[in-house]
Amino acid sequence: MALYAIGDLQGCHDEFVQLLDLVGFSPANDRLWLVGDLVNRGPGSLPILREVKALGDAARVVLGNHDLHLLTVAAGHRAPHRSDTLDDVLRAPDRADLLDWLAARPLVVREDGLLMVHAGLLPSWTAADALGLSGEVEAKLAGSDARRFLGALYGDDPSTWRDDLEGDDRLRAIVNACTRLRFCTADGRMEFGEKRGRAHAPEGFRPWFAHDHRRTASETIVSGHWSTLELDLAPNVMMLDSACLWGGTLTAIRLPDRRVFQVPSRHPVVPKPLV
Ligand SMILES: [Mn+2]
Repeated sequence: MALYAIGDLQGCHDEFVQLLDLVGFSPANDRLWLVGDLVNRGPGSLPILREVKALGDAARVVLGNHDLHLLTVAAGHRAPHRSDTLDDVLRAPDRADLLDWLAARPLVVREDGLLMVHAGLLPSWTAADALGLSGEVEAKLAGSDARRFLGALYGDDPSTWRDDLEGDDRLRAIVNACTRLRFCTADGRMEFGEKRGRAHAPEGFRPWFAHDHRRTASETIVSGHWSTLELDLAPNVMMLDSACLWGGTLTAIRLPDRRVFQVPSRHPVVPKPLV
């Protein structure tokens, strides 16, 4: 049995199928972790949702910002962006089943000494904190207030995490950290404007995983979201978004031996700023 963690799919269904074939993935014997952003921008969001849902317990998935965008558009709170490719999901006969399944995914998963989150974790959070905070959002998305909550989800404020945040502000800050974070300060101020790589840290900010005294420093973390880092494999933090959507590659890492498998993107390369 092996565990394969795969980076952001973003609708790259053909590459996903090829990658599972390359590693010889067996739903009966292996497990799959997906770091979120299953959908949007690429052409194959609908088959990805159907196939991953059908994997049942063989697949663990955390929510990414594009997954939450889909739920928010479906709930009628936001209009689709011009670059969205969510129409086939929104028109699918099994739309309700797929969206209900997606909305029941957590923000953080921890199993066998491994922690998975789409974007990042704040330096003051322990793994237990992160799981508890994820649980608060899961409970909200599973409850009768979920539809209203999706409408209150968007916004960059509060930009600084505090343990005594309450209500929508608290849940929005948790969601922003787990699904959108790249740079933050040691005391939990988040920055969402800069999307380029490490060298472009705004003054006073560092990549979330680069802070001294980060309380999850002893955990092995699997993440995605930050495509301009390319494949970044630090000893304890594996950033798996190798920019398949932008003409890079789709990456799987096999655990525990950390062998990397990649398939080339079928999208044209999009020039990026130097990182
Ligand atoms: Mn993302």
